[in-house]
Amino acid sequence: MTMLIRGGTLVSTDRTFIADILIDGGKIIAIDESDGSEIRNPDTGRRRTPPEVETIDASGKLIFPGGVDPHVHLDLPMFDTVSSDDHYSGTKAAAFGGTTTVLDFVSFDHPTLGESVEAWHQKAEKAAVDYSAHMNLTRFNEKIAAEIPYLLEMGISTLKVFTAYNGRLRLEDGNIFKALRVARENGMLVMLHAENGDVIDILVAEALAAGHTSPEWHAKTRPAWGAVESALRAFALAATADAPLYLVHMNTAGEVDMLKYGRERGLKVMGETCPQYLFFTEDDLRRPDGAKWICSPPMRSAADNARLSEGVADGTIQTIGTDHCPFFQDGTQPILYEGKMIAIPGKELGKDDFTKIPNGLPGVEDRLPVLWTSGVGSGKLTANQFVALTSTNPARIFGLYPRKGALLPGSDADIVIWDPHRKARHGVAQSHQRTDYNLYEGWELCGMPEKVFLRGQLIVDGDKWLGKAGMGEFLPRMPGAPVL
Ligand code: DUC
Ligand code: ZN
Ligand code: ZN
Repeated sequence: MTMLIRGGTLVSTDRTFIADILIDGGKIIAIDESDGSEIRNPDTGRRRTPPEVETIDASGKLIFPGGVDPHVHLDLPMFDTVSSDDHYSGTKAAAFGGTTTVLDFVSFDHPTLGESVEAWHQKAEKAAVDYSAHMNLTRFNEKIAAEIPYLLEMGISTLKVFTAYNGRLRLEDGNIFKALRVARENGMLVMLHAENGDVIDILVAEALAAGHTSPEWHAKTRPAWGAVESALRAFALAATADAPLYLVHMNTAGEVDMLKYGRERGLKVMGETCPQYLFFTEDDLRRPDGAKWICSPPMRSAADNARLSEGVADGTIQTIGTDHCPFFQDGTQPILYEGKMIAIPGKELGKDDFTKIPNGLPGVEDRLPVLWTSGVGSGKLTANQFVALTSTNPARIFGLYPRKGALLPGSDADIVIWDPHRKARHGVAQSHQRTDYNLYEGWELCGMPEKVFLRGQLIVDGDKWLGKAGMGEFLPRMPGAPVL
């Protein structure tokens, strides 16, 4: 079906301009910047005017490419429970927040990488927006190394490694170095979770032995210096392997300093932060409901928030993802979700022991509205930077551009019509994330999606959900994506 979005103000990474967008077959087929009253038929070159096509008036509204969240965890088993958004509920929430592509993670919990990817596909196929995944490389030997290039045949071009979670997810430095070399040879990108696993294990054991069980000890036992040193350590490994490296969920000022240091020396290093690390601190963990803020890496200080915001604004940091991995605050109390009562064990599991609190937060839906209000609304970011950080840069870094992250002829018609003046008090009652709390409860937001299209199909219209489970497509990704 052909459709025309007329008179909106398009925002790309470097331009803001009024244009009409012609959509057909799920793709953008023309962008017309003339006077907004006519549009050329791309086949005949002749001008054609509505009502030949279904027309949506977007005058006075902004138009963004659909958001790309480079970092979500859907249906992730953790401790004795599972993250409370699955691939349907999490992607529905994403859509309500203006995000039409999510990148999840494949757990390496089958004998081979290939079998792990297959198992993930079974869970992910109910996604309501487009999706792909990074491979968690949490074991390593020569056989696994030899299998890595075959991930590309499955459309997976990124590997996540960890310097923490000893005995579970962590790779030794030598294996990270080898993985970086395999990645470089195959045009793949390695992503790093930077914390110091050895130090964490010692501090956790000491804290528990001393009877410290409250949520703030989660942060106290995962020191910021661990993130700083392991980021620099991995940058050094990447430099030696001549490989690109992407630092996920940056939460400390020191990581911003290390990223700047590496980039100034020509290393192929990039970074991501998440909204929660811009606004919240260890003080939030000391609240009576502090478990809500438990995630890894943890919240830090106001100075860290400020340095991260500075790194976002000055281009040291390339993307803003969410690390969306929600759990109920109180999973003994059901909530109403799509007409059914649902309860999933959550943060209450750790009420007597911070090490048993499931790690993770909701955020996939909040990302764009919260960042728009706090970043663009306050003048710290331009609308163009906002689009770069939340859509175009992740699409480019993860091999999805220009299919995603762009408003260009040939791109998927993933389009957000954004009302920069719409105000709302945000909170769990407004949210579609399948959990019982929202981190931004009571925040006054200004600017949010009005309509969201996935490949030309209207899936969110104001408060109405028009999407459905399974309409998301898996996005195979190509090797050789650029380093920004
Ligand atoms: N951190 C979390 O808090 N949850 C899921 C995975 C991660 O890295
Ligand atoms: Zn991580
Ligand atoms: Zn994560």
